[in-house]
Amino acid sequence: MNVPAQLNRLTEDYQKSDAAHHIHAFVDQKALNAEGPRVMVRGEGLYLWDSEGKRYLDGMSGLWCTQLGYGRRDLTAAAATQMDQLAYYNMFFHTTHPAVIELSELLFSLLPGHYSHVIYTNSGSEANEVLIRTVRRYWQVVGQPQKKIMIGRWNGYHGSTLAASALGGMKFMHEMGGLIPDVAHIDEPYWYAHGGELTPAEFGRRCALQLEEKILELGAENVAGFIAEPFQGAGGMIFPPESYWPEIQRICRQYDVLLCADEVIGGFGRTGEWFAHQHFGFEPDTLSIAKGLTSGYLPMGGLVLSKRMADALVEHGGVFAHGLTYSGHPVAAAVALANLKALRDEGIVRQVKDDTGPYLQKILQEVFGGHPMIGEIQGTGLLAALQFAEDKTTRKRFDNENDLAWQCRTFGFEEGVIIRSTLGRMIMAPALVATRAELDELVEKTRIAVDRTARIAGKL
Ligand code: PXG
Repeated sequence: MNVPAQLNRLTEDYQKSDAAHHIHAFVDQKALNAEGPRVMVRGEGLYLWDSEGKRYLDGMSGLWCTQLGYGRRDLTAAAATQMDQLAYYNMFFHTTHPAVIELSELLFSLLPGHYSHVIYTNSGSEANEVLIRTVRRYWQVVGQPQKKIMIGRWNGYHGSTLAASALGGMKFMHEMGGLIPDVAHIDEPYWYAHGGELTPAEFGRRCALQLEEKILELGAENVAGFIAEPFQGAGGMIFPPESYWPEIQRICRQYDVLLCADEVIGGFGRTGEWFAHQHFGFEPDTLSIAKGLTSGYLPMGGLVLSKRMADALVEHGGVFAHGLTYSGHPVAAAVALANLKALRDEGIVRQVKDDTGPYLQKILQEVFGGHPMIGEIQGTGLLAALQFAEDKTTRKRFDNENDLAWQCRTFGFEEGVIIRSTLGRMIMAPALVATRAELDELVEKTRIAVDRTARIAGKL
């Protein structure tokens, strides 16, 4: 595999320059500078190559986003054609363009019928920023302006900007830059860690009832919406028990609280359904989308609104005081359109549901079902988490589970596979175009990394 000429600099040269100028995401920059980041230079299908020529099977679709894998010429062609035709135009001057119109048409043909409008953004964080303003605006328009409070979940992740990180429940993020007013949190439905003696079903209901308690504590007349990921992504790929979502939906309806699903990771086929809420069987009022919308080829996100909300805003809301320079960017829209067409016309989402998804779950059970290090396997479609456990019968987790998971991830890199570690869980979310052979390789290399970790932990 040839590395393009402009990338033919020494790795240390890149690393030195990167260290001099760049603050990376979620790292101790000083420690990273000492270690030197891997310089990724090429991607094709599920594979990545670094500047040393080492090849990796990307088990994380970049950051849960490259649904179609790398190097799709139809997406790059869509971008080039759109750039030639109309590289940019805005949505402010009573103007629009065909790319964004066709994208919306296709998007709503894929969504359940009770959604009707979308507000485009450049990212998932922005989608959730817009969510707060839109939800509050909705309640103003329908005559309940005091309904302002958003409830999120501890350990949820909704983005890195100020309001999005406040909606999320990562306390170490709140400590950097603070919170915003009128946001509250309830516990995450992480049975393996917090379920104690309760059955998953009892625990799921208990966690959902916390929402009711919080709404009553704050006053239903003050609560605007509840936001959650259908399954928790960055916080550990945690599936709630089956009893959770029906109860949450009941509570939101009973107290007239908008149910806001963050589909940034779960959307666009990850679970084998187009959207994760369809897999879990509930009906949100809003959907935050990003990532898989463009397969990560260009930044784009959005906030999808139910017809009920959109009708109120459009018919009675007057001027909607929001807009980004790049809302509905034509090139991003053209890429998103090509991406969604490919996911639909090549039957990729269906294949995840009927073939590759069940296959991945089956081989994970075969390889890790009896593994001494793994206490639980959660997943569906092309999405899975392996929970490390010190004692499987009592669900005792390792005291140093974070370190062990990080070590496992590092072993993965050494073995040529990229999997993600978080809180004692190893996560995989490969591109939706993965073949059975690639899934075999993903699981086999992950097994080697987990075995090496198990040796360190004294489990093998
Ligand atoms: N909502 C959810 C559910 C996400 O997972 C965002 C919003 C924010 O999207 P943007 O496009 O603003 O990043 C995300 C992002 C990880 C990881 O390590 C996950 C995300 C971002 C970075 C790292 O799992 N998800």
